[in-house]
Amino acid sequence: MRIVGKHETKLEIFCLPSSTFNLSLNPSPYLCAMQKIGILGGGQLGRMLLQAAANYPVETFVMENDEECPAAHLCHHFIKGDIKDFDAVYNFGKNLHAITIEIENVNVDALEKLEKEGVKVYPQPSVLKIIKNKILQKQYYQQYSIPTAEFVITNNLKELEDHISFLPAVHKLGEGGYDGRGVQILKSKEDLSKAFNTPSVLEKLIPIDKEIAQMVAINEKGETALYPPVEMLFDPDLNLLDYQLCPADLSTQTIYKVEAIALTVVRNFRSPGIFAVEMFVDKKGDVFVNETAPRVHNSGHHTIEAHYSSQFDMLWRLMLGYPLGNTDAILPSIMVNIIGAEGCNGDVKYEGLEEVMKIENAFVHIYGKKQTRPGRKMGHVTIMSKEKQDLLHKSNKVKHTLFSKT
Ligand code: AIR
Repeated sequence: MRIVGKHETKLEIFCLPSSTFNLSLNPSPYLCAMQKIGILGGGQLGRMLLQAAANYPVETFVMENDEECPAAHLCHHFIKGDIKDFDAVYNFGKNLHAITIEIENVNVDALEKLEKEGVKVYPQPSVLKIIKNKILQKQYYQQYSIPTAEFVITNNLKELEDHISFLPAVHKLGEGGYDGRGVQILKSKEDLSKAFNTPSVLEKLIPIDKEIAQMVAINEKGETALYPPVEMLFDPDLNLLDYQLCPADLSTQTIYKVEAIALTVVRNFRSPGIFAVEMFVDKKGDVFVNETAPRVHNSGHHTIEAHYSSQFDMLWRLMLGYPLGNTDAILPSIMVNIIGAEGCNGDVKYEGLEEVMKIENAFVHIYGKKQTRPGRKMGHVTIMSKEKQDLLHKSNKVKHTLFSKT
């Protein structure tokens, strides 16, 4: 191996010159392994993805507008830039081997150009185009006969008024919403003031028994790996995840349905990547797709400690061309989001952290966001235990002990 001089890049440390082993021009990726991979977005998902990257021969790049974002200090190269801007995304990606996203709201045209020029994009831009627009996403489910709640499209408030008989329903902004933003429940005509005046989906309210999520990884060869489905409980006021249980309490028959539907969703995208398929189970045991995220997701955070290969580890395996990981649970788990407290806006202080760290098998993740805001995801805690009662008891304790305040 060569001694690396100051003028040489890190890349050369691991990328042995092909003449050393008399390799062809296209050496095995396992020998010339230091790939350059970029992440668009620098929030908590990017941060946890980078934590997992530390195990592998990969040089990481992050682009995000905020230099103080959670992922900024964990990557090899941070580039300040607007992930929604064509030139910024194109220039960021053009010298990379591969690029992924940790939020959907990115410039897809630039990703398409990069893909044409040979940069691998996870998920492919064609998938992002469908998923980042809730209208196209619903039409995709229709196209592949994937069960989903009945819906109509409303381009403005005037059109919405023609569908009063469709209420109660959920109004979802076509583009740009996340973490409960861009979603309004419209029970009756009186709620129309909350509705969106831009292209949106109006979706029938389903009598939900359970809300679940199924994570699926799919590689270039089309091989898939499924994590056990998780069950989600929401804070009805904030429309944000309250806590999440793994495995979901479902009959074997329902699990089969959930897996089959999730695989139909993912396979028809014809793109490698990791996907979180969010679904509703109604009182009769029928399963409906709510929406899909084509990336690492909140519903997979527990996999960091509670599963052999985490969702973050899995995405690196996929992108680096390694075998898929083991999705089995080590132990059942529950995950509690730490959400910015109501009425608190400003520099964050955590209350109850030490108390929570005394709980056996509770794993704390603080995302490093400088500012707390009501409803903002500031961290999460995963608890592992053989007993469901123990999980529920401990998660309740976390919820009533740990706060993100000012
Ligand atoms: N995210 C992306 N889509 C949904 C969510 N929750 C994550 C990403 C993104 C971060 O939330 O990691 O970067 C943004 O969080 P915030 O609190 O800055 O809005």
